[in-house]
Amino acid sequence: MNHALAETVAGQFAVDGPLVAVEPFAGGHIHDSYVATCDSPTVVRRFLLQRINTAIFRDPPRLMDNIVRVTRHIAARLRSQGIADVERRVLTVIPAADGRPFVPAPDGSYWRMYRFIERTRVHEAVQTPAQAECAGRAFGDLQRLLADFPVGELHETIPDFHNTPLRLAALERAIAADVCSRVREAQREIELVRQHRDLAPVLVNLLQTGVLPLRVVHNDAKLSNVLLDDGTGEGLCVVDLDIVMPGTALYDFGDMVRSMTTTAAEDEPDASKVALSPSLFAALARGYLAAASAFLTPPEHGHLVFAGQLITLEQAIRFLTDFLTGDTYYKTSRPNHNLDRTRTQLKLLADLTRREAELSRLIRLLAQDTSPRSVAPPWAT
Ligand code: GN1
Ligand code: MG
Repeated sequence: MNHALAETVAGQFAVDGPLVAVEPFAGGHIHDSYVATCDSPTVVRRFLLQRINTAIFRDPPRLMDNIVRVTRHIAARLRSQGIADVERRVLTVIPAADGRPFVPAPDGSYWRMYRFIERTRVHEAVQTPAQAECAGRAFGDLQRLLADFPVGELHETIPDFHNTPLRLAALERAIAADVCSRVREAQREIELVRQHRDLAPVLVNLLQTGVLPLRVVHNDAKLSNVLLDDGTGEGLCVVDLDIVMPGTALYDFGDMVRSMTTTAAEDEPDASKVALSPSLFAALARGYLAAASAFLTPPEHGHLVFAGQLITLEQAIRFLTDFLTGDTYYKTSRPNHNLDRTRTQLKLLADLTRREAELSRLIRLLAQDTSPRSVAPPWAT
């Protein structure tokens, strides 16, 4: 974190008054975030200032071009539905004084600013079925709002992001190179990943053969990327739009299963505390399907449970690869942090596999309820 630089850069965005404070803001594994407070003539406003991680996002202007297009599209759709508080339901990009949606700093870093959405909450781990249902609904609505977004206009911010076979190949290379001599310590986890290797190509193949439709999806649909309204708990605004790209809706549902079906944190050091909760799964699926079942095709419906297994495996592969290569991708704050994360994912994967039949039954029951009433968002009825 470079606080002094953050203060200098904050002043280069087009906010309507003097900035009175810039404070570090925790959250996310990728970028550095700050909250900037502006004392405008009428009201004190806050903004989220982020230093974009350029090791991961190598072309910030293209990244921001995507985000500007996507947020404008969502805002236009919400307005056409007659929704009043649009600026609380979609991120607003604050332009720089020169009109660009980012500020390049002299040290080569790139910064962006959003309006801060007040009176909301973010949870790293799910606590109640209501949270899972509200977040599921929010990601389903996002997919629905992006259904007519022109796919060709999006830059691929991280190519092959959910290409699980390539993720697996990267892991095998990391095992072979063993640059940090950590393979010994991760023997059990490596073995477990290899036992599930047959899952890896399934969704990529179904996309390539056209069985699954290509849609614009979020691609990082975890609980902490939804702002929940403080008062109502509703999933108000989906954030972290960095990898909104073409993919399958199942990537998002899979990520939701990964992040919202156990109350344990993603980095819980004691993996035995990770336990799949069918009631959280049912709530999540109910929320998601209320928005999505109207547009999902039978092959998409048929792979919802599988997607949870696949994305959980993929995340285990990614954490394990980062552990073996020296913790260069995800932010870590303790030794073995990425190994702990790998273990939570593998424990959840074991539960998802063992209870597959039960979860599929739940999906079949929920999918039957596709009444039009359940398709309209709750605030529009
Ligand atoms: C990262 O940016 P953040 O913390 O929301 C990662 C996701 C992972 C997630 C795991 C661009 O998301 O893919 O699923 O961590 N984002 C990127 O918590 O790699
Ligand atoms: Mg995030």
